[in-house]
Amino acid sequence: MITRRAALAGAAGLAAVPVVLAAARAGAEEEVKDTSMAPPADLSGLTRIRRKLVAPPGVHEHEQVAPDAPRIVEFEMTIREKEVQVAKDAWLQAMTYDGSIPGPMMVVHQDDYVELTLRNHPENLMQHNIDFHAATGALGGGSLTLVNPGEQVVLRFRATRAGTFVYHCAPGGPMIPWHVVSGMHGCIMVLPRGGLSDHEGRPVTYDRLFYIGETEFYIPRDETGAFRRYADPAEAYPDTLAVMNGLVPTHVVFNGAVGSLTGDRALTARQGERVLIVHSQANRDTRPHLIGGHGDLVWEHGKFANPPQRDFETWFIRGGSAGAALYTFLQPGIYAYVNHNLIEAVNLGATAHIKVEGTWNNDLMEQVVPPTAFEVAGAGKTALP
Ligand SMILES: [Cu+2]
Repeated sequence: MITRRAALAGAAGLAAVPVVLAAARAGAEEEVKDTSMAPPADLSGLTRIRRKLVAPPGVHEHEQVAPDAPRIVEFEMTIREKEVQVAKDAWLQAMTYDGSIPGPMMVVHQDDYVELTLRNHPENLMQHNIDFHAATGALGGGSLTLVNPGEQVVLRFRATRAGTFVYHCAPGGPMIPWHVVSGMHGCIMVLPRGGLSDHEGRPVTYDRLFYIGETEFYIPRDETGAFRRYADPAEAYPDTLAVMNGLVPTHVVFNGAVGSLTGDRALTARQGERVLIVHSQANRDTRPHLIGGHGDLVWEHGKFANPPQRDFETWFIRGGSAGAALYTFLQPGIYAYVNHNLIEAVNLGATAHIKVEGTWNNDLMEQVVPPTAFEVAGAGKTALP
């Protein structure tokens, strides 16, 4: 008997074949599925540290300047498939790293070793893996980490390049985009060992760090226009694929749902604090903008070996990348942080709020005359010339 789980695993496997074979022919090499052909790396001299991941927009405890020599930094993540409410009237058969969309952000320093234990929860239906854009070889670790429900795998890679990098699920063929737009993406920040530097190479630190992961969803509708709700991902797949292939998202959201970072869930900061906002989008281009603020220092590509650019009004995050922007809040109030395709921000969901406490500065902005009725010369509409 073919169970739904086996069918899905098979679909993923079959779907992967053409891509993998094409890649193998091009390079006259097989896809690397294990690494036992080479001697193990000797890392006996390195110390280990275990970091407990936290859900975005938070980020686990970390140092900005590396305290000593490169270390092995251990992380654990469990993949969970579950239904998530993504708007008042819309539900998604989501696939998640550790239960959140996006998955948790990891922070290490350049030349540290990232050692991830990745578990596929036994109640899941599908195979999953992880492709780290920060890693070298084996499809970013994707071909070494494909796990069935109930399996776990341990992957270690050296973080050789400093910057913010996307990670995402990539189990092969059409499973890849589906898993990504179902929520399986996140970010790792590889800090330079000495911490961040400004445009002149001077050290710069942040007081707060927010991780915002943007996702676009493609949720099918029924004949009446209402969003359809499904029993599991397998049931949702055919309809979802049809919407995905139209390339018109039904929702564009920060951190997994419309309103996940607004109102009571707004981010908070204090006047004068330097806030680093890391923004990832694993599938589609976006353009973050802080309304009433700026990007003082912006690593638009998110790669810290390049000097940051200054004073941006809006920055561009390429689909499949993560960027970072540092801003010192100068005025109190509520700031909207949006995807400045304003249709996506306002109508489809891509808005966050940052509540800043402090004292208003009239030198930066003052309402010289409040709204007041003014005298209109003559009556009726003025004829245009
Ligand atoms: Cu997956």
